[in-house]
Amino acid sequence: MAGLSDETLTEIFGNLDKDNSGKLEKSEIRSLVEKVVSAHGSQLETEEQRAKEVEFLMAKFDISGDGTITVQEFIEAYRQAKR
Ligand SMILES: [Ca+2]
Repeated sequence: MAGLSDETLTEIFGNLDKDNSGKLEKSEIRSLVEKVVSAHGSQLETEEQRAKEVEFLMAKFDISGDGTITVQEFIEAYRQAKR
């Protein structure tokens, strides 16, 4: 499976960055989770499961641990997930 290019990942990042701050905040990850849930059915049925998923994604992408995700972190986490 071919990986996504940096350009494509940057574009995806831009779509997720609703307020164009250049970073993804927890609330933006939260809306990503909501979007995935409504697109793929209700695997994360409870509020608790959704909150956990948000924490999981934040931990995965927020490499520097500052509570936000930069485009560099986003691309890096994607590359690591592909390995
Ligand atoms: Ca943002």
